[in-house]
Amino acid sequence: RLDVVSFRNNNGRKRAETSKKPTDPETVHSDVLAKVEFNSGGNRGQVTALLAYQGLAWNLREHLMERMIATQNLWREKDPKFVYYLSAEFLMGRSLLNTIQNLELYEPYAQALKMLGYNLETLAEKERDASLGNGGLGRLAACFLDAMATMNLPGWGYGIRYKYGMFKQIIKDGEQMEVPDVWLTDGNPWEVRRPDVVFPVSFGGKLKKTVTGSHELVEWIPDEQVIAMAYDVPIPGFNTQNTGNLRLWESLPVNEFDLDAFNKGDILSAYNEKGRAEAITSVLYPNDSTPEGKALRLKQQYFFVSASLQDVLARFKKVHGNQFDLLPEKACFQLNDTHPTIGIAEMVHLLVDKEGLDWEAAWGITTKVFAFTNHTIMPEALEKWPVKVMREFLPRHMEIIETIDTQWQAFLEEKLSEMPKAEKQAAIDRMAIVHPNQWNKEEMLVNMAHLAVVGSHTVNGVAQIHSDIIKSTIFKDFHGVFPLKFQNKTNGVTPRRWLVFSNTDLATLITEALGTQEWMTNCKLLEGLKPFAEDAEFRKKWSAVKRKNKERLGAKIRELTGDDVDTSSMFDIQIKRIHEYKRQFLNVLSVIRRYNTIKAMTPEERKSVVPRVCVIAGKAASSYERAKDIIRLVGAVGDTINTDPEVRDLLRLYFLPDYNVSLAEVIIPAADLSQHISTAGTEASGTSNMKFQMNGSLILGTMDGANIEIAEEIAAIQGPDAKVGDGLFIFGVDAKDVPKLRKERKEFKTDPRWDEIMDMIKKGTFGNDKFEALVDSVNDMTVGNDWFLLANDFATYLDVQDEVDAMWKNQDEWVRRSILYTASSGKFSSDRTISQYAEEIWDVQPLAVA
Ligand code: B1N
Repeated sequence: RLDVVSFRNNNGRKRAETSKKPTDPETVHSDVLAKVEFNSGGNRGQVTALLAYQGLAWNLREHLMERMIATQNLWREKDPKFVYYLSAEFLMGRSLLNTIQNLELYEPYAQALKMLGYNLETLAEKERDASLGNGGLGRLAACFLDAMATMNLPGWGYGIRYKYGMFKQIIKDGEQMEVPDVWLTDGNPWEVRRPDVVFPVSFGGKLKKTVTGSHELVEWIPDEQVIAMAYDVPIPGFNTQNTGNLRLWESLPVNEFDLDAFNKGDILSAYNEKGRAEAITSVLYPNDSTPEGKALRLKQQYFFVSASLQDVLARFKKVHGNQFDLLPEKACFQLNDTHPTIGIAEMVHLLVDKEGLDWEAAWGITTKVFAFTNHTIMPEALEKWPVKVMREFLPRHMEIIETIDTQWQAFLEEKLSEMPKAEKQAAIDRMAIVHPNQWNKEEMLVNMAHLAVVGSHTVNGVAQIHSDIIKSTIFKDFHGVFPLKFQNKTNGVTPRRWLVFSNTDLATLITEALGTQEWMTNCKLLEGLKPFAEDAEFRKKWSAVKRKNKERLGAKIRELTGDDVDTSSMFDIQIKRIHEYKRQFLNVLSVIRRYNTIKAMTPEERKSVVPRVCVIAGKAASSYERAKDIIRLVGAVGDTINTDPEVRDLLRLYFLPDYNVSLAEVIIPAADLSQHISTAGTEASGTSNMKFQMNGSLILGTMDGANIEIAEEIAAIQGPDAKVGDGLFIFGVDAKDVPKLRKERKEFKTDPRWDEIMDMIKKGTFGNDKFEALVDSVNDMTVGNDWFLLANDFATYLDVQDEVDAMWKNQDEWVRRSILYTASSGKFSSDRTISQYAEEIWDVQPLAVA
């Protein structure tokens, strides 16, 4: 049997050895014991699981550091162009197994642990997830770092070391409760504190201007200063020595402690400065796809971006002195949504005020080094900061933004000079960076997306449909002015974490079939699985792997809910942030419909029902009441169904608490069916859809985001006769019809089954738990207005659910499709995405440690 060992040992190929650290099991074992004793002060005779985990992590960290230093040394010597991925979020998850497997050290480390009396997988669960992100956007950044390291691209991530990451979700009496994510209490062996890498970051104060001749010198005299200290998180590449770096900043006070205040007896204010400084990086704002207009959020953004740019410029100056015109050949900055966009003003500030460049030179350089990715089209989701707030905290930057805006509008005057005057002015107003609040004309706002588009050389969306939509909606005017600025970069996910490591049995089977593990870094090779879809023996093995993964999820469900589930049932999964546009509510409605149908059947009729275990998981933003209602409804409906003796063998519904990266790693490989049912035109891309496809889970979805491209790939592998949508379960209205349907929603005649279900919910079939507001949001046109068109898509959704059942009864065909899904998933590797960014936006080339 060609098993896990073969790929974990790199198919017998010799690992490129730069390591001075031995990796045989005996040495690892004794080194881990030494770490337990000397690093943790533990007792060799009593190595608890936590100590064993820490000992192992400290041992691995030395490998990582050695490789990271080798990588950085090479890069310093060769001075290639670098990409800096600026992101307020990096959703990394756990590191232990990812590190061991990327370093191809699984076997010796598993053995060394056995000597200590531990199983590697069990021990790995001791690690707390690094949840420094909300959802897709943060996890995308993490997948990109993995791909960059694996492809030997010179690049770093830059972000914030939140003391508390994404909150832990607890469900109490059916309601979501948020508990702080205290993830650092046991220490974090995966980061290296860098007290030698510190930069001041300032806020507030006023400007002092001195005019000499035609030159105006602006000095910013801030009234608040904090220190940014770096923490480096090494990012191992797979099958390479290269190790990248994620540099996260922590905010510290300039003066730890006010001894004066203390001596005067004012003990509490002695800590004031410390508290204020540390607040900046203390907590991640838990909003996905919506902005948080809090001043502290602006401070977070400026804080990490300023430290990052100062850091990059300091390194640049060591090599190139003041030759800043070389900067665009050596560095580029990718803005992960608008969150780091203040960096555009900061770059101008640093170049003009600190380095003495003139405005034109500074602006020229700035627009050559920034590129911007947009991740959402909901207009209300675009960040806009009140000028008042911006001026209070960043007076110099506000002024810089105003100058940029003035010059931009002058440029437009010229560029649009052919247009009739009124029309031209309207266009300029629409494209202004600083403009009035549409709800309150008194208030002026800085539109961060407009600043990002104007200050970047490239703007991209994250799936083809999304990139097309931004050109015709939120950035329509800009696209008219700069048609060539706009690109598409369809998202991708790392096949290492999301297939190879989280579904090792499937990876082993694939390697056995393809006769090589090259597919792990060249995912297009997965196409080689196509003929195996027709091989009954192979399909049997494929199903056996799925069944084993379902057992693992079954055990998790038991652990979380106390219930046993039948793993021969269809596992039907929807996991993502809870949001009205993602329509978890629609999913629940179809589960209720299924419940009603089963209840109405005779025992004989029930024999033909396809048993399903439905799972929903995800967090709701703390202040998002409608999303919290949906969570309550899932729980309430689940309680009714799961305890109904007539139904519970045929249907279950579970809400699994505290969805995070680690839970996803257990759920995704176990899915038979996954749901991606956002209203067409609302989900920019989605990325879990790609993970499910890789793991051979069939997709039930709308023609939205990356679902469309997934459908195209699945059609392509079936041959020239297949149409887009063949092999998936697609339903729902077209994105182009949505605006019209929204207007006509009032007149829409709802399906009788819809009305019946709404009545059930209202009259308390699932408990009298105040579901009125939720029900009204999709029915009462004076309250909500069913903005996401659940009613319009309800009937076709039920129809396609019937198709799912029919297909499940033909297991040969189901499994055949499952194999074809994996076979056609190569496009959605983040390696593909990153090579496109590298070639088409960054102009960065690989540079590998020999
Ligand atoms: O980014 C993902 C996409 O796959 C998803 O479709 C998209 O919804 C997601 C403000 C966001 N868009 N916007 C955010 C996150 C945090 C925040 O504070 C907005 N996340 C997305 C990756 O492209």
